[in-house]
Amino acid sequence: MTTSTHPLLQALQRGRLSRRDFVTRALAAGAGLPAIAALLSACGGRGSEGDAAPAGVPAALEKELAIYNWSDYIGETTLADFEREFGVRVIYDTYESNEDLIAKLMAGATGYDLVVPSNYAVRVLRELELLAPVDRSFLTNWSHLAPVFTAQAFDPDNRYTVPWQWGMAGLAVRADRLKALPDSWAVFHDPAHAGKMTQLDDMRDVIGCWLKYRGHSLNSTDPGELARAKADALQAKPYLKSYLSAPVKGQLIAGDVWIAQLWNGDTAQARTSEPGIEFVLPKEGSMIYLDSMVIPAGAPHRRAAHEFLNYMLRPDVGAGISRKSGYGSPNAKALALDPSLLQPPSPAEMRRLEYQEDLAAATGEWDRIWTEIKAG
Ligand code: SPD
Repeated sequence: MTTSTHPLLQALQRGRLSRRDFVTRALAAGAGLPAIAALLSACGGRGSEGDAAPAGVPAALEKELAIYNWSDYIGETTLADFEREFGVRVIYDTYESNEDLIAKLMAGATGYDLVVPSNYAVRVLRELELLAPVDRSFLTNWSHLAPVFTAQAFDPDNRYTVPWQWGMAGLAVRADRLKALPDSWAVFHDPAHAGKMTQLDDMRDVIGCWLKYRGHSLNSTDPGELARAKADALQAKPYLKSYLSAPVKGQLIAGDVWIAQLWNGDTAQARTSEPGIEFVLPKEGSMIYLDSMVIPAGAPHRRAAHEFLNYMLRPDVGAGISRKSGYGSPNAKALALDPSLLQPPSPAEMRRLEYQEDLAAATGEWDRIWTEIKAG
């Protein structure tokens, strides 16, 4: 399915097929996720008139709530407290990358009531018509959010998203085992640490860090810049133990890994078990993200989903999530409640950080490069 003459694409362009049905049928026809995303992007955005109208939230609170979230990203008692107070049983599954989440929802997973994509992934899921709008009338705690974390470019009216946590990628290092702290992504090119290093199992973070290393945007779609990033990734690969995301924490703590590309909150979690672990923001810059809770289209328990969204916006609940995860709270009242929580990045740090954007038509090219890096 590569040309606009394909019947499915024509049906989509003529409005006889919704974008969601298009995805379902294209997947059934054997098309891959990157190809579908590129085709949808080439067909243009939906425009505001194409957004799904807010459907009524049921009056009755359901007895179950199914959440699909990143691993190690919840407070100690967040779920148990919610279950006790609202009499709702929470089913909680975890994933390790935005691509895992997108693929699962694209493949038709319909059982989830809340999922937690990052900035660019919200745009992808909106584009695929896989999200249901949030009814703000249920969110009486909305005003606790710091304005800097609302009305983001990926959802300017917060029609679909409620901010969850923010974080950044960098280096988690065993400072107690190294002669000097590394300050550059170039550390992954250093044979001295061969077998003691890992990078995230995440296409956007790995290719993105090598783009930053060469002074480019981590959202680059320039073929020359991407080719250079691929070469840098392949140069590092022989020295890596593996590509591993949040689960690398155990290996850092055990001392099997000394330098890992990792997110700051997961690094802070590992540090609670091993104080020799430190987080470094490389001098060339890195990625900052805001993850948001969204309701998938077709979520079976939408009233319970709204109750949970309003519950997690309580300052004490938000503080509990950040205290355990080590990530930043978008909730201004939570930060005021517990000043020990991670504070927003300083202006100097912010100048070195960049948000990930939807790659749109270039998604397929990035995916191809990532496949070649992993196979290389
Ligand atoms: N363990 C929680 C990790 C959350 C990371 N979310 C965003 C990653 C962006 N690539």
